[in-house]
Amino acid sequence: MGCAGSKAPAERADLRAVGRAPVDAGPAAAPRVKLVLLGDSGVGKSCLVLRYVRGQFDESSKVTVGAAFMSHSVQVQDGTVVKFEIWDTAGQERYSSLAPLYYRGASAAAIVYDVTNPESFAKAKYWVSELQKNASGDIVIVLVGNKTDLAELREVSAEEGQEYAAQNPPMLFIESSAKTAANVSRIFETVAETFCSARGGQGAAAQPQVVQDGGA
Ligand SMILES: Nc1nc2c(ncn2[C@@H]2O[C@H](COP(=O)(O)OP(=O)(O)OP(=O)(O)O)[C@@H](O)[C@H]2O)c(=O)[nH]1
Ligand SMILES: [Mg+2]
Repeated sequence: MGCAGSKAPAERADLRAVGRAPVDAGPAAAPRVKLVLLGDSGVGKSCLVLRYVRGQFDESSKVTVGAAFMSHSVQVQDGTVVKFEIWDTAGQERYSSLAPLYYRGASAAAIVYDVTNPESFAKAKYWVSELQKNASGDIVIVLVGNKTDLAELREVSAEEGQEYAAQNPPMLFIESSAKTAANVSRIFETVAETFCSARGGQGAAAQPQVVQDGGA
């Protein structure tokens, strides 16, 4: 038996505007995980999604306006295929009031910061507290320190990120680089395993994991 997904909404295409994804499959469809990406503007949220879904990197990625939607499927250890419905939110301050439209009802959140930018780490902590106050109590949260390829410019250590995640269990922590692809797939795979594990899937990871830099 695989893991159970989110409940399928009855409506279709016009749901994008309110942070819910269109339904494109019937009852036998893969479990769906609505995942929202949150974090300061410029930390690399859109690039992480682009890397994960299309295997590409955009050096001149443009700021996101409102939010963008993509879906992608991943197979977890027990063979279950989980379909991610990914909402990539806009990090610019002017869009912050829209965020609840996307994180409400989400099964998972990736809160992203830039390891070269301490202000973005502070903003990530803000999003953690927002989710702790307002999101579903069983939301899977992964804290992502992105841009590890910029090692010489790093200002937030892996230990700081890991320590903060450990202070807010069961938060996951992963460092990544959308540019080199390091750990990008692991962000989503770890969330999928944790999601399935929490919902009684067989063979899924028993405990939340902490994954540091290295590996794609
Ligand atoms: N060196 C490096 N640059 C990155 C990485 N990820 C993203 N970037 C660059 O950072 C800039 C911003 O990336 P985006 O993905 O557009 O940032 P965002 O978080 O989506 O920003 P908003 O849409 O404004 O919220 C772009 O110039 C990217 O090329 C990374 O892992 N390493
Ligand atoms: Mg973006």
